Amino acid sequence: TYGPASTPTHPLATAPVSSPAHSVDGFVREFLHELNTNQGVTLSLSSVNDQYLALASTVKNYLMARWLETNRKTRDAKVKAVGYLSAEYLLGRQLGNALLATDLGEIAHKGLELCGLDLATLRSQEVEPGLGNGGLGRLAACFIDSLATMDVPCIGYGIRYEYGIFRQTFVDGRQVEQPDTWLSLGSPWEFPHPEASVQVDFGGHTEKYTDDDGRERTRWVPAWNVLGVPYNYMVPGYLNGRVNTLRLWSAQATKAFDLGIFNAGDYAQAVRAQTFAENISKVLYPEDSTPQGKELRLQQQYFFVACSLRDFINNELEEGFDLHNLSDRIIFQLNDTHPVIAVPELMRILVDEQGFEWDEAWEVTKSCFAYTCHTLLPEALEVWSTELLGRLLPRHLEIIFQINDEFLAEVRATYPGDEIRARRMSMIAEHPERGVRMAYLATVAGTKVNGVAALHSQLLRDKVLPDFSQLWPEKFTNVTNGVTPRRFVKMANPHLSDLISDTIGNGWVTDLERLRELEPYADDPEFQDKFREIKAWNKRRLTSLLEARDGIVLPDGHLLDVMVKRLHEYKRQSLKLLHIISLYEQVVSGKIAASDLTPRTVVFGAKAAPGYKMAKDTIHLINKVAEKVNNDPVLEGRLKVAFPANYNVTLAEKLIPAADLSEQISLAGMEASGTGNMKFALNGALTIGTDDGANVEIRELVGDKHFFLFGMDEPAVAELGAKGYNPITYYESQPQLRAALDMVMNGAFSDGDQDMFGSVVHNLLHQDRFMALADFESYVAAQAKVEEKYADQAAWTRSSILNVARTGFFSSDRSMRDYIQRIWHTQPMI
Ligand code: GLG
Repeated sequence: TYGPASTPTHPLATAPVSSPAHSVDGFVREFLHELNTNQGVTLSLSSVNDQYLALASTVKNYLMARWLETNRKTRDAKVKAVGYLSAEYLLGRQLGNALLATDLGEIAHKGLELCGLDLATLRSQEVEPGLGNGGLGRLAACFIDSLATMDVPCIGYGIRYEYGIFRQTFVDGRQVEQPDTWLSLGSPWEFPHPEASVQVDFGGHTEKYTDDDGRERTRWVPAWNVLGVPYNYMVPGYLNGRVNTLRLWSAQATKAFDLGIFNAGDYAQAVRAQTFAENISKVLYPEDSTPQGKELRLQQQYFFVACSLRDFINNELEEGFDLHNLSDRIIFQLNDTHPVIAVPELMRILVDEQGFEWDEAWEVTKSCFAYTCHTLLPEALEVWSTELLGRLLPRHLEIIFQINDEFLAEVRATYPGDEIRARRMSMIAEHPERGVRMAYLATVAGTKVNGVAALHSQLLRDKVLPDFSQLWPEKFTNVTNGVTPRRFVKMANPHLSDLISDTIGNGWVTDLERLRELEPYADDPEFQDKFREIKAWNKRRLTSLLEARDGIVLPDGHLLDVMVKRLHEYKRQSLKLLHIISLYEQVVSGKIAASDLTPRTVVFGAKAAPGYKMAKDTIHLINKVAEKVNNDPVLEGRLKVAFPANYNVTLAEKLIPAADLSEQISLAGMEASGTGNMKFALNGALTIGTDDGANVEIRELVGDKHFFLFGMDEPAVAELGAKGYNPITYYESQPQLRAALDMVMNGAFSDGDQDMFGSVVHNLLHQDRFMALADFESYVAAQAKVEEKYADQAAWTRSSILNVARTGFFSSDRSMRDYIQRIWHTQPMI
């Protein structure tokens, strides 16, 4: 039960919660109080970790009143909320963002100084929660930031992984994974609520029975269960007083589970059972865009989705809401197929537990979900074997079969006699094994289906789900991704933010299209100077970070060329690498003089999925090329390759603002959107990129003159694929390409060992699924244009300013407005 047992009489008991005073004094008092009462230490005996934890509590205290008020207001207003269901949230560090949202940056800085402490040092003590792999998880984090800032009620649901994305280290140039122990030094940002735990069932069988009204019903008799413990996190809006909630679930053994075994006298077995249960939220699967179909992964998916639905629905029932009108209260957004098992789960709750008729339940279910697809790669679309699904969730499999039967009846009625089509559209795949196509289930159940950039949504309609888009054209829509300007401009690039605010006011932080007002300054030499100085400052900041973090020294005055993203063949890190090798080869073979090169530092950041051999080999090769190039005196001061390990959000915040050139070089039609591309452009980097994902829209907005386009477009890729692609012909006909590949083959980067990178070269020459060789020539030509432009600093800076001014469209606030208007139909609270 909640609330006091009797009516409170003390006036304070019902007074609104208050915040500490928004002043240096108020802050210092609060901070010291937290240090004493929370950490149990005095300032003089406190460790940096104590100080960081006390600082986090202090800032939380400033957010607390807003959070409580938000929850009260939202509950009272009985409005429709967004339930964002995502297996990943790549949040990044919390402290900086919380300081920004509360406008406490200056106050904290001064207050800590008075205590003899340095804010930056305390900030770097925070270990970021890396509860995501890459773009998809970071997008979820940007979206919840925007919704809070826009005053839209939203609850984010996900998993509190005990270990997030692995920590990457390099040993002899090879990736080695270490566990990410992000919770080990304390976790000040979370609020566990064990009393609100929910039970999640698994396994067993189903049985038919007749209920008291004589109706034929089905019930699930599960074999085992676990507890889901909710951990709440604050999601503060920017300076607007709203704090939404992110609720992540952690798995624990249920009492009943181990009691039985305890009673049987097997203590060790009981402890094992507990470990088994806790395994469910133990670790984030590190595959990005390539699901592995593992049983534990399906357990994770069902676990968090079952907890989340149970949580929301219990609240509704407590408040007396009629579940027939559930869609007036919530829209669940399915972030990719990971949470799609929520669809049969809601059906099960309504039919088996709440006694709904099937058709009634389906009407409700269909109106409560919408689905976002984040990929085009066929291997990234999840298909769960019916054997596994039936074993783990027998009732859900039955429900899926029934949904499918009814759906196929509809297809057959619409296309009489077209049995081939019906089979194509079935949610149940028959090959290579019987499995449930989760994307089809999501498409059938969702009110809307969206891709994440214009090109991607088009290809989704035309190539991935053509039958479905023909059947329900109005179901399909596009929402181009966006990124939060709070974290990725205001926080990450403070001097640029000040320059922008001094020039056009600070409305841009929540209305990013206003960056357009910077356009007239693109030609202003004074503004250009300031802009360049800021870039130089950001580079110095990066240099000192990399020196301390990785022992990497970045040379002064180089073009900073950055490629940071997951290591994946489709993203084509190997194409970038071939360009570097080719420059090197031309110098060492005397075709060009080192002094002809534009001084350039290439920075890579990339994690490879631990089981993805080609990706890991590519990382190894990048490191070996770096070693060679960086140590060859012939290239001194001309070309440098840096590959700091463990690229994450924290590093991104320093790297992106320093970059001159952003590498977005995936094979056209493969990168659904990209969001790094947006962050770079917003921070004034120029893009070299293919016509892929959101690059298309970036180029349209900034203009051809301010974007380095190269490579085949999607139709050309499709045509070449259809004609038969033979990479070796490019090797044979392009001497520069051949020389670069030969150099690798001859062991130039492996101390003469000709086998070390044999598989990488062999793959490029004989398979090259993502056509790196076909785009090489055009890529090199575009890089020459980069150098030409960089030689004219005024022209470069002008383009750079125009990139900032013209990419306000890519704010995640705009994405959220699109979702609200086209998909969710929810309202802001004011
Ligand atoms: C995907 C895609 C990216 C996309 C991101 C967010 O690969 O292109 O920007 O989602 O929609 N798996 C991903 O990270």
